[in-house]
Amino acid sequence: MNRPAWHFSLQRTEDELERALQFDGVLNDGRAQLWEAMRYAVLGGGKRMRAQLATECAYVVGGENAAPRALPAACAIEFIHAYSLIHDDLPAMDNADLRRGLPSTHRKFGDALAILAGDALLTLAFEILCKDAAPEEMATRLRATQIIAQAAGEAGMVGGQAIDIDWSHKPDARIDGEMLLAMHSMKTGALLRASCEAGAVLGGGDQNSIKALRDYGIHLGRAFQITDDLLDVNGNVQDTGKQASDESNNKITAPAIFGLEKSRALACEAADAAIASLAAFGSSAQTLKDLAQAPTGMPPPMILPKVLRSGATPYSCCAPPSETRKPVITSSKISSAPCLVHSARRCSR
Ligand code: GRG
Repeated sequence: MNRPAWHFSLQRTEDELERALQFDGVLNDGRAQLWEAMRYAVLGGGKRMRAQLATECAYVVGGENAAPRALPAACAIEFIHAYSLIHDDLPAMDNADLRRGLPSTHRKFGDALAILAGDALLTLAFEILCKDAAPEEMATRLRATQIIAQAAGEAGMVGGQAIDIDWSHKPDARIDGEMLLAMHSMKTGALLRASCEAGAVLGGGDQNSIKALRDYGIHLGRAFQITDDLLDVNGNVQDTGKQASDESNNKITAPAIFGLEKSRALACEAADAAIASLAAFGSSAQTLKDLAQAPTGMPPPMILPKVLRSGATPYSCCAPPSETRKPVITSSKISSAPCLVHSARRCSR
């Protein structure tokens, strides 16, 4: 029997993030502002995709009772993600004024406090991962911690960022598609993959299920980053909550290497591969399938050149993914637009 798509309450995740960022004492020193900056960076929006991946993967392997067991990983990864965005927006990196439709953390609190807020969120993430674990949970918590630490550090997100920045300083560097996709898989893919893998581990999945969800996360990460690169070219600040910055920061992107059309095709292929990885889970993985269709909150086929957005006849229409996530900013133009699928390539559904 088909069971309906299920998803762990985003409100529950939000409450847990709020609880973890609650300071109960009275602070009369610089830490008061530090907490304010940490709360601002985490609680001021975000689709909570990584948290949702963790709780959904726990659900897929262990059912509804297993999903809350992934909450420590869900919160930890959202904290690590928030820290990476704070640091990425700094003048020394992307120099971005806007994030999630609001002034970026350093624009609101200054560079020094923004750096410290990022540092404190990164360490708080690991405190949460270890906190209040029942003795029988210790082994899975430890394994999830290792997965997340590895994905966040030099072998994953930080390493990918270092490669990306290095390339941006070398305009003559010869970067091919394979190198770009490998860098993506570290910079943004690793944390998305770790969300899935850690969720599956905490949910009590067996080796096969954990591997399948890890593969799903790898493909989803690719679809996500290519779509994000396309949004940087074709999106606008109302849709994305941030200003396009890849070109001004000399960033090498998928459209720059592959062109727009091939980038869209690659994003669709990656989304299809992510969905194929879920074959063993049947309809219990429906929410994960929906997430793969809209990896950044908008499905890859929506990322069209401005000319098509501005009213050209759609090639084809397909059903939008079911609503599982709140977009940060919903542009009525985008959310009500038909799903335009390029004639040459259609995401299978
Ligand atoms: C600074 C250590 C360090 C690492 C930075 C991930 C990263 C590495 C930087 C982020 C750069 C960036 C904006 C990449 C595009 C992909 C991305 C992470 C977009 C934001 O993720 P969403 O859309 O954000 O999930 P929300 O706001 O919904 O949480």
